[in-house]
Parts: sequence; C-alpha cells; structure tokens
Amino acid sequence: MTILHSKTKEVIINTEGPVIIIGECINPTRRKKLVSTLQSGDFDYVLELAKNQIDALADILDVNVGFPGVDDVKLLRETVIQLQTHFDIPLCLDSPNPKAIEAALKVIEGKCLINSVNGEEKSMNTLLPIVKEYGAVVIGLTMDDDGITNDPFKRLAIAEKILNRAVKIGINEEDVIIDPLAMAVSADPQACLVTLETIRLVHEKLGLNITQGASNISFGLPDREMLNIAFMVLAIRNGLTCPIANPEKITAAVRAADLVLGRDDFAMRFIECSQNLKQPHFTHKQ
Ligand code: THG
Repeated sequence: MTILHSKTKEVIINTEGPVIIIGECINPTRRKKLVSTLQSGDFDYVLELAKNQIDALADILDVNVGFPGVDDVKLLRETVIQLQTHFDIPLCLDSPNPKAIEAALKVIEGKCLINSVNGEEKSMNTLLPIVKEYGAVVIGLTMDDDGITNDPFKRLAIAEKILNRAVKIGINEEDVIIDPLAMAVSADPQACLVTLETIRLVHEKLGLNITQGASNISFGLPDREMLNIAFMVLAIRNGLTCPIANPEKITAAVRAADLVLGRDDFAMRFIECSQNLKQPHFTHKQ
C-alpha cells in the first residue's frame, strides 16, 4: 500500500486495487502550447489541463514540463506552486533532470511521486538519496545500463535491484512503484505481451504497486483510444494499479474493470463515473 498526499487530501494506492489514475495531460508532447504559455509566465492553460483531468476523476496529476531549450529547474517548480495554489491533489514530478525534481520537492506540500529512477547506477545513486531526504515515493523504470530488455524475468530482476537499493538507503518498500515499460506495439508485435508478463511477475514476486504510461503502446496507430483500453484492462487484471493515462479517455474503462473484478461494492465508483460523464463539461467536448 502506497500513500500519497497533497495539502489535505490522501490518496491510497493499494496493490489489490481499485485502480488509481495519474493524469498524463500536463506534458508538452503534442502540446506545444503548454511550453509557450508556461515560458511567457501564463499558467491559465496548465491550470485548465489540471481542472479537466480532475473533473474526469484523475487521482494524481503527472507534471512534465520538459522540452528542448526549456529551463525545467525553474519551470517545474513554478508549475508545482501554481497547481498547489489552485488544486488539492497529489502530484507526480515527471522529469529526467534530478535538479528540476529537487527544486520542485522543496516547494511540494505533502508526499508526492517522483517519476522516475531506473536501474542505471548513475540514476539510482543520484535520485534515491533525494527520494529518501524528501520522504517521497519513487517510480522505478525496469531498464538499466544495458538498456531495455524484452525478457520479462530480466525486467523483474531490474525492479528487484531498484527495490533493494531503495530499501538499503532507508526508503520504505511500499514507497517504490514499478514501471514495467509499455512500448509501442506498432514497432514490435510482442511489446504488449512482454509488458503484461512483467506486470504479472512484479505483482506476484514483489507485491509492489505498478504504473505505466498507458498511451505509449498506441503510438503510430489509428483508434488509439480503443487500443489503450484493451491493453489497460488486461494490465489491470495482471496487477497494474496506477496507470499514467488521459483520464478523460480512460476512467470509464478503468472503473468498469474494477467493477468486473469485484473491487467496487454496489458499483458505487462505476456509477459515479457514469454520472460524471453526463456532466455538461464532457458533452461540450470533442
Ligand atoms: N512511464 C512513466 N512516465 C511517463 C511515461 C511512461 N511519462 C510520460 C509518458 N510515458 C506518459 N505520458 C504521456 C503523455 C501524453 C501522451 C502519452 C503519454 C499522449 N498524448 C496525446 C498524443 O500524443 O496524441 C495527446 C492528446 C491526448 O490527450 O489524447 O499520447 O511510460 N513512468
């Protein structure tokens, strides 16, 4: 069980579900407007992205403002301050730059997620002490100095290596969340199967919470939403507990899967979502 919190709100990620959604939309991939507005000190757009995701029942918001030529040490910190001023929801700091992560951690209220460390020596040595110092939760990517393997057992071994290293420096086991790496199925027909098997192994052998960038698998293909939903549901069955996804497109499927898996007494969460989708906010959207 992993516990995160914002100023006053607590989010519990349980390894047996229900599934917690980390909203992916604060990310400049395909959203150039995000970088240009942030760089000119205009936070309206990022706040709109946050609100739309919260309305769509996101539990946590991923915050990625990295872009070539951007000073994300300054920008990540400023964005976090703005988000915390307007919303009470735990954040997931998404940056490959440990300096940006640390600057943002200094202003974080509560216990946040750090996205991410991987099994490379350099990554573990730099980031894990920061995770420990600020009492954060960390996502561990199952890749290391040898790159990305297609062998689920090797991905499990990397997850174990990251977990052991984290525990060794005093981080609680449950404050490590594993990312089995979801890759584009257009590039490799076996890609999703490898991820699904890694999820099953990590869930069974390590009993940790599991995340993944759920929209990654559909890059380069039509009907992405349908593909993302198919993969999401199978991954949940195998032990995925906190996907990084677009809540406006995935929450309904996630809540349906939880209900089918017996994790939603009296279908309360499913019905909440279904009613939510009928709100004017959604019917006016594309
Ligand atoms: N693992 C971890 N963190 C991650 C990823 C991961 N962070 C980044 C990424 N992968 C997850 N985030 C995104 C964000 C946006 C998209 C995909 C993954 C995306 N966006 C739409 C597009 O490009 O078409 C934009 C429009 C929309 O919202 O539909 O696909 O794997 N730990």
